[in-house]
Amino acid sequence: MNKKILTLGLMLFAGLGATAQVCLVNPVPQEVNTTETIFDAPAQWSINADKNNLSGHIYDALATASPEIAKKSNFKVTIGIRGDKQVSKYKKLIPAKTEGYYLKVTDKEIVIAGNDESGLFYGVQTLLGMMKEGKLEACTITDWPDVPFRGTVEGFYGTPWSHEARKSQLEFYGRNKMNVYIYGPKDDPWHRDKWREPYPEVEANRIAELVEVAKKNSVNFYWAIHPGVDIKWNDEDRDFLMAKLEVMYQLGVRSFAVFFDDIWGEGAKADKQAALLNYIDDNFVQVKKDVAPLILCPTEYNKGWANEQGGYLRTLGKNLNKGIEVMWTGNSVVACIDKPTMEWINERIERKGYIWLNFPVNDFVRDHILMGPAYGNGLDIATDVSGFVSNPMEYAETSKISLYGIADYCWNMEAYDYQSNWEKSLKDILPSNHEALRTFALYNKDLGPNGHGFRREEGEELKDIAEAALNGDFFAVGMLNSACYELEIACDILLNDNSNAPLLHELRPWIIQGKNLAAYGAAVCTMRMLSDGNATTSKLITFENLYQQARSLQKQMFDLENNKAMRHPYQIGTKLGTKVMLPTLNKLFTLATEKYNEKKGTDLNTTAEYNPYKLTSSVKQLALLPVKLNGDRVEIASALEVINWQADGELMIESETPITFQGMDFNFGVNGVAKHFRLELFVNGAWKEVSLLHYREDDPVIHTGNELGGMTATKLRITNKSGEEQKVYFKSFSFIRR
Ligand code: 14T
Repeated sequence: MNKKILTLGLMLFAGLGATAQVCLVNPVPQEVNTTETIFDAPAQWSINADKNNLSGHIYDALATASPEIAKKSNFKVTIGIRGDKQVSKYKKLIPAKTEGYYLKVTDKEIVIAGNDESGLFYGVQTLLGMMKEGKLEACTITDWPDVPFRGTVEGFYGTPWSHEARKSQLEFYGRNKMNVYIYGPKDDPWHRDKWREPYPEVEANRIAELVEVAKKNSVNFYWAIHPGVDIKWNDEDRDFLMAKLEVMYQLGVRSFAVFFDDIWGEGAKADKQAALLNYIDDNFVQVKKDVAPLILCPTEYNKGWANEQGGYLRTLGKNLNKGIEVMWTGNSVVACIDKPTMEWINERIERKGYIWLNFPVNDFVRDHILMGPAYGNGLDIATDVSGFVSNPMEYAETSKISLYGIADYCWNMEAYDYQSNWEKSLKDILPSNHEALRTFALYNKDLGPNGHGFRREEGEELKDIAEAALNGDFFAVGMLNSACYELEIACDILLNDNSNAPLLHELRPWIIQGKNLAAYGAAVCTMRMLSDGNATTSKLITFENLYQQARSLQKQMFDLENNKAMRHPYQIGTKLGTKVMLPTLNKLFTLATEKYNEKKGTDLNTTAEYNPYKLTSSVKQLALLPVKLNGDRVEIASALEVINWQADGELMIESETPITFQGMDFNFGVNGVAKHFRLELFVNGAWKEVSLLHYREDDPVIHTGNELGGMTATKLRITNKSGEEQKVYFKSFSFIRR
């Protein structure tokens, strides 16, 4: 075991070794011939191109390279598109594939020949990627994408990306050969709620600018409209929609999508949706001639929600004009995509599905930030999908870690190696301190338990150490301690890194929490070291003092999670290391404390989880229910059985600090029982009653009177005042803190 850990450590320190320059390129090119001869890039070069035919953005991209562009130079860069006379010599070497290119690098010249304009742009990107460290590698590359449409859909709930973030994304897509950006943030009012209205001037100008930046980066800017919330299937609404598309067209948009996700009722009808899309296709897309094929996001966008009897998907498949793309998230809302997934959907929609991958989006696990690799999608589905886009996090810069992988996966699927891609991505996103970023990212991969059941690997590298440490191996406790020390170092380095401000801004709450976690780990590991022997290293470093420190850090972590000033808007908490590190430390805390209690005859509390809410109850079946905090909602877990609530039986919740109430409701599963219960809050040393009512006779949910809002108290209790036993279900019980 110890040996295994050591070899693991040595392997990590050895790193990945020196990499040839082509290895720096993302995505991994399809065909590379190289002698691995590496040389310094020239100080200047001259460009041989058909200036009249060459799009400005390709020249601009080339101009960002370090060699100066000179009129005359010994080092020549020849660039062109199939058919240009400059590259006619290479005609046979250019792959006859959309967006493909041929690249030749020698120590005297470079040739880039694109099959089309995008191909040439991508050839230039490969050259720039190879030159990241100022060096070139003699080679020839023949390259093309596997998936025709690759990119992202800004389709999450939460704070939409900023204008700056979007521009930075588009440049990132250009560098990494992604060609799609679908604009559809759920919380952009003019995308969804006010879909009929044109954008105000400032927002309109921004979109026009994004279209330009997209063009420069060979990205198709899709603008998505989300009319399903309240659309009426009449001519008036259809014309509103057409008018909005026209306004967007005038802003420069040439690619459009229509989303019908997360709606119900009238808007969710397949035949109506298909008729509308066909109408747009016939009267807008086909008429304009310079507009890309439409994309539809259906209401039944995953297998779990597909109602076979209703025939929704088959209706779309049959009715929709052939060129229209249909999006699909897989077997569930959040899922990895494989061959059977594609076979199932493609047969129904009578075309290749356009994948909307709900990763690394975190709008359903807002206390976690996701910095892990993109893995788990089949490497054999290139020919089964028409497009593949990722729905990222509202944290645009951090999302680039996973997107770097999506770009590689979509371009060269069979060769996709998620681990090496991930290592490369960290260097790309924070070259100055990629090791620190890597160490920190190790603890920010999994999503924690979530409604979609989607989990990620995290802490695999710690598992053996953790197990050994819990089995009394002190060397392993030392290793765990070093891992915590590394996390602390990483967090401190990152906090002082100014090279990627947006990244550090996004990560900040998690980095601060990472420092708490690291300090907690160090305290717990030392507690375990001291819990067996009598070794006291100083007057301060005693078991009981470290116990106090660990307790303090448990509380600090809790407080930081619940401190609004330390979170982003919409963020509900700040968790990391939840898969292996934190649970291991908590177990080690309990173990060390138990050992110490045994030896010293003390009675220190061994439960590791800090919780400021204490539940007590004279109703036996309620006494042991856990109290949880979920954002600002304090919840008692529901009981699964019938509760026999005796006369005068009470349930009390005490808080360490005063709570200001925003609202409260509970569901005892029985209509009309509000009148049997008394709710009281403990305010300024006295119990105060709060009235209870049902909004409707046939609704078991119990609400409180208006007097509750704004009241501040440390305890609340609810008592059966009916004088007889009440049989109720304890379905839900929660209140919201202000
Ligand atoms: F359009 C879809 F493909 C889609 O995924 N829609 C939303 C998306 O905007 C969101 O970011 C994503 C992840 O939370 O899931 C979809 O939203 C949901 C999914 C649910 F299962 C919203 C509520 C749900 F209950």
